[in-house]
Amino acid sequence: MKKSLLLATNNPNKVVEVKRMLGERIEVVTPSSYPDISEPVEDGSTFLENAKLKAEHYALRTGMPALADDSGLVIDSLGGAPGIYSARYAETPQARIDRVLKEMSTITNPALRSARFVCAMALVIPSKTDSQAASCIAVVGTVEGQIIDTMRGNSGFGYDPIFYLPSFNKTMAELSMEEKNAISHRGKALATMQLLMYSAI
Ligand code: ITT
Repeated sequence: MKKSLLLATNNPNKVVEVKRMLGERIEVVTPSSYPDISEPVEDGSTFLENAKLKAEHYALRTGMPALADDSGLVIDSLGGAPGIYSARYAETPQARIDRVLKEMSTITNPALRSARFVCAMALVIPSKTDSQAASCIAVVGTVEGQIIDTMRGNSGFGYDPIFYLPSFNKTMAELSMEEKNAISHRGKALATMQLLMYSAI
């Protein structure tokens, strides 16, 4: 029988990327199938804490194994911002990019524009009996790059158009989804998670 997994995210871009990587082996369900379940409050202070609380929120309410991703852009010259606040750095994706570019406008040396995408992924498997605790597997993936001062490319989402990968001479938004998944923070986290999760779900 095909295994099922609840992908504990309300970000449709994450759903597309993760589904593409999981392929046909697993049936993926999203929170849209559970309209009565409220969205989790992301009040953790690290990517890992937020990933675990999102996965736990849905696993405990649906009884399904739930996989959550908490991710974001960490910019060294901004002291790690936007970090765990990446989705909340401004109202819209374009306004978030504009804010980052404005905050970095005085930094012209590319070496000082270093950044990384971080993805913490947590799988929570609810207990089958009341006496058993839920189990959790958590992994982290990162990809290093630089913030460029103009937007390039139309693929991907979020901060991808300003995240430059020197080894490709492209931004993340200039990569195909297959290319992005092969090197991205999310792709790396999911590759590790896949090594660990099949026997657990
Ligand atoms: P869920 O919490 O429902 O999963 P979200 O979009 O709010 O959706 P996060 O709290 O993990 O998710 O915030 C992630 C933000 O970080 C995302 O909205 C983007 O702004 C940015 N981000 C994460 N991964 C990215 C990627 O692959 N490319 C570009 N930006 C990314």
